[in-house]
Amino acid sequence: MTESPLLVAVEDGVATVTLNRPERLNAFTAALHEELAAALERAAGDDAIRALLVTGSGRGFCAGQDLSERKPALGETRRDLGQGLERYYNPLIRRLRGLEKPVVAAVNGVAAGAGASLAFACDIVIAARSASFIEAFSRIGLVPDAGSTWFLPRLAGSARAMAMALTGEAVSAERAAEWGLIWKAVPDDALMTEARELAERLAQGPTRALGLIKRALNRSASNGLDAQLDLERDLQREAGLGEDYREGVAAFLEKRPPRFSGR
Ligand code: T3D
Repeated sequence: MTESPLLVAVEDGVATVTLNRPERLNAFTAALHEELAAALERAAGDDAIRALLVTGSGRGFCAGQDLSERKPALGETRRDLGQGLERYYNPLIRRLRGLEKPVVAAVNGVAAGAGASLAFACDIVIAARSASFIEAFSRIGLVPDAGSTWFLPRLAGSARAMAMALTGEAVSAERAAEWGLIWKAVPDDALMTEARELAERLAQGPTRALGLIKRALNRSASNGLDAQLDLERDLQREAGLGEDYREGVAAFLEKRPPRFSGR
């Protein structure tokens, strides 16, 4: 029996989603995309899931598109790669960014091509010190995709983004943290414990408010200050009507830890 290209386990409010093609450094196939899309749909609609943890099995996080699926490109037929982006990669990135629940990436090894984009699309990225990020696209004559040309300059600044994209050089996890591409780099053997603890902590948080925080920060990338102030007003109004706000204030005044329901 062939193993599923994606493993999903839900525990303590956290859906752990593991890309599971270790022999190909978890490169994306159509089947992996389909399963990942289904897992993200489920996470969006299931109130029992209050945070996501995305990681890879084996020594890689994700090596981007599985190039063995692109072998026909070596023949006469020219493939329209825009179709694959439209069908798989763009919806994936939109689903991750639009999911109003926190998504933690535990980058356990190399994240290359769209695998790096996948990591950058997650909300908080923790990487093992031995991991690296590679904008591998130019190495094979392609353009960074799956959001990389949007994420890179915003996270690391345009000089670093341009050099990463043009050279395709690997950037170590520690340098990625120094540049602000990711939240932090940790010793390899601490990665999963740290990432899981963080995801569990977030899963016990005020889920609705965390979703609104995500929406506010995502919108800030295209909003001016006036529009952002208006958005903050609207989102704060919504958060202030939530049960978790009442609980947060009550817990503070009673000097006890809050018990957030996510509503
Ligand atoms: O096509 C479209 O739809 C457009 C969208 C494109 C999105 C993209 O992501 S384009 C970029 C695609 N990805 C790459 O170009 C990266 C290719 N991989 C590498 O350059 C290297 O594997 C790494 C730098 C990531 C890691 O190097 P290393 O030396 O640690 O590992 P390795 O030996 O190269 O890889 C281990 C195995 O995984 C190896 O198989 P083998 O020889 O043991 O049978 C290798 O072929 C396989 N593998 C790694 N990446 C891919 C892959 N197989 C298929 N596709 C891959 N992307």
